[in-house]
Amino acid sequence: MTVYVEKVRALEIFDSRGNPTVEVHAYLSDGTVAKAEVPSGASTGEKEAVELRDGGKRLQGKGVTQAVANVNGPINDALKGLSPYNQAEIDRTMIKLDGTQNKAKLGANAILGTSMAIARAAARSKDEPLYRYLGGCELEMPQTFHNVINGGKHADNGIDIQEFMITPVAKNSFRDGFEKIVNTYHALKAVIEEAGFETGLGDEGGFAPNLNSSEEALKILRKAIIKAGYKPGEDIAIAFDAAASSFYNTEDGKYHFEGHVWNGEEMLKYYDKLLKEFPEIISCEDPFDENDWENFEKFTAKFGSTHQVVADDNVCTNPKLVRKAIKDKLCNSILIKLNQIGTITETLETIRLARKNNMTTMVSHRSGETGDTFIADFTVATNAGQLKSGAPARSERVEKYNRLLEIENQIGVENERLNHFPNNVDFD
Ligand code: 2PG
Ligand code: MG
Repeated sequence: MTVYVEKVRALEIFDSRGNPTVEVHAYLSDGTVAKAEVPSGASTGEKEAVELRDGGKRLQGKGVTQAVANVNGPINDALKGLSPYNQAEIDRTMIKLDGTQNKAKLGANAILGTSMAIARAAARSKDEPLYRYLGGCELEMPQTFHNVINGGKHADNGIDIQEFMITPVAKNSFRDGFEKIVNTYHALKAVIEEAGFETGLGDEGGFAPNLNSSEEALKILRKAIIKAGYKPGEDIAIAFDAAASSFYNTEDGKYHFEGHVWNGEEMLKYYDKLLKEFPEIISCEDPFDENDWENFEKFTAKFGSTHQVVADDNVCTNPKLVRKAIKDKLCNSILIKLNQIGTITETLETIRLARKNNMTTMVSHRSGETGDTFIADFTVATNAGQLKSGAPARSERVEKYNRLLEIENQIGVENERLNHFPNNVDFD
């Protein structure tokens, strides 16, 4: 029986910040139905594919009814009858139909939702879990990065670095590493309380204490790691995403950072001091503005042999920009966000390119998320090696980690490594 795409249908739903987003249902001719939900960022790169929003008065202009109509109309008409198993054909058909460089006509939200929903339906129709359908037999559980102190655009406090993440270094399995993260997260809450600050949460489930500096945040984090019984840098390491575009002023060309006004060189000096003071930091994302490639390159030249330097806002998961980043030695790691580029096929190309050029990859959630766990399967399937999906709190974040626990468990069952994974349950 030849299976084909019968129809795709979309719906306006809401994300974890209460903003409208797109949900797409894919219907196959064999009766399979699957859905996908699209996330949305706050610190978006200028070169990201276009997230189509309605404008006007309704829902602060953030409605996505046009994107929904694009799925139900032209996208549906173009994909009807195609094989759901040929993801490249599905994606290329939508790219061609859109016809723009940045998916401005149909919307990357409309296109990505459809791309993901069809992949999931294809996996379901083959009776395979999504990670196996997309990844085959060669599968790797990722190292995970958990944003536990939120600043920048994700919180209303005095911290300008957007994300302070913890990552388990020493671990026997994903489960073991995640337990260490959970223990540290709870210790962090106690440390913040003891220091007399509020323990309200930011957009990605991390705490958002009203501290005045990133150094204070790092000191508190170090304290929490120790309080939880771990060695900073050995058991649990730290990573940050400065999201520096959010404190760069394009008018004066300076970084307005935590009460200072710095040029690129001064900013670099600050990072140098910070990395010396906190040797447990192993990974640095977006230390400079998305258009300040010169200082970004200097950062990589200085720290790239000892630290992971991740490029997000300046390359936007875009294969063309990643090629340029490789040529310019901009970074040694690429952040991977499906909705920055808008299709599974192009995202796979970006990962392949990075890997071929000895760069690491880190798949990422967006600050506005849904309950969709697609990125957990996608990270395992692509052997991306790393995933950041926020704190071990708020279900739109934890769902992704819970899905990783399921996947690890499933792979464990399949590999008959039952002793290593003591709590096996067979999920379907
Ligand atoms: C980032 C992301 C995710 P946003 O900058 O890496 O943490 O934030 O989704 O707001 O772009
Ligand atoms: Mg980022």
